[in-house]
Amino acid sequence: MKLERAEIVHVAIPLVAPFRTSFGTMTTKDTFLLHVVTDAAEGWSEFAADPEPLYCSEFVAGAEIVLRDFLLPRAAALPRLTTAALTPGMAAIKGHELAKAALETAVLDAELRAHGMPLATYLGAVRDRVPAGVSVGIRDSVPELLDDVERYLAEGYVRIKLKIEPGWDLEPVRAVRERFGYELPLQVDANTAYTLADAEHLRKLDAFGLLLVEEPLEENNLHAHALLQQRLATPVCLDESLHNARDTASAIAMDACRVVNVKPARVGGYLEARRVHDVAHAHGVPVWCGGMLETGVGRAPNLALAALPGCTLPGDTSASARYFAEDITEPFVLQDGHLPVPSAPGIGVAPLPEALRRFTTGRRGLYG
Ligand code: OSB
Ligand code: MG
Repeated sequence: MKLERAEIVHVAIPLVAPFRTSFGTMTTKDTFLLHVVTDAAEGWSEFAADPEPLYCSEFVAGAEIVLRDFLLPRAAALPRLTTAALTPGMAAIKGHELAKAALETAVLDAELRAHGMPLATYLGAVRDRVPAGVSVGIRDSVPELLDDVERYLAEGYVRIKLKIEPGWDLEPVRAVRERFGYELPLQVDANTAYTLADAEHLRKLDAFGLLLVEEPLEENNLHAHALLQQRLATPVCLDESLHNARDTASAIAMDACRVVNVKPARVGGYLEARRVHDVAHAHGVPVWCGGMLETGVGRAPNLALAALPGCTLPGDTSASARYFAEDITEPFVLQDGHLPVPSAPGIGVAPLPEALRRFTTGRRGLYG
């Protein structure tokens, strides 16, 4: 293929309810879609991070510059643009995995469309629907949290993840266990909010039979996570600290994690996400697909990844309605606690022009 044009479409879509984590509160999904036009087909992707670098170091305005000045010129210079050629083509640019993932995914969408192949087929998916978990934000009170959990369970979600932080951990977990029982698949996510000095406190989580505790300590501190794991029965799962398959191999070898959250954006795209999955699966380490409150454009390819054989735990791949009153694609609807894996070529969806128009806050051509 040859890159002819690339544009970004900034969108702002209100969330149905504020989403609070240990690093901040979100009320709107505010990001951009990347649209590439090649001589063979067009492709779409969604940049996964936010306007502020609170979850990770990347952010919307920065990614736009990185794409415009460093990544798109390299993609345009390739004699034959393919997804496989893109990775070495961008390798000289350090970091910026989320920006790279946006470009790779849009090119992959175009390439697969040109071949008439769904992403799930390309990745090697073994399921046509995947069980859906839901990530439940921090609330002002335990009764409000219990109402949220009750509503999600009534909708059919098969696994609950509670966001935690110092001061909001043992009490909400205990309350959810007391109300909904010990059979409920339950896990927690701290988004780096603790330090190793909190190990004795975190050990009290062991009493609640959790599936895992996600990224309890600071980003990239594999050693501290390994020391913590020695003191916990609850499996440690890493999110922020895993940037590629090599990190994942190191973390597993060090026993810094016994479960892997794979987010394609965080590891630079679906090809590396597949390798992260393969490394973990080869070690018998369970994998699940994380989320970044994506619109349907980002959700669709995540569902393909979640259908891989090593993704043996429910992911944060929730239905469109968990996030938005109206999505910018056909909505993903929960059915019997599952979401369908898209079966159309490429990522399997595209923005609905009318909805996209209404949520667009700006458009910019970055190439061509
Ligand atoms: O840590 O998994 C996380 C949302 C935004 C940024 C980071 C995280 C999350 C979630 C929600 O937990 C996942 C989702 O429902 O998309
Ligand atoms: Mg997380």
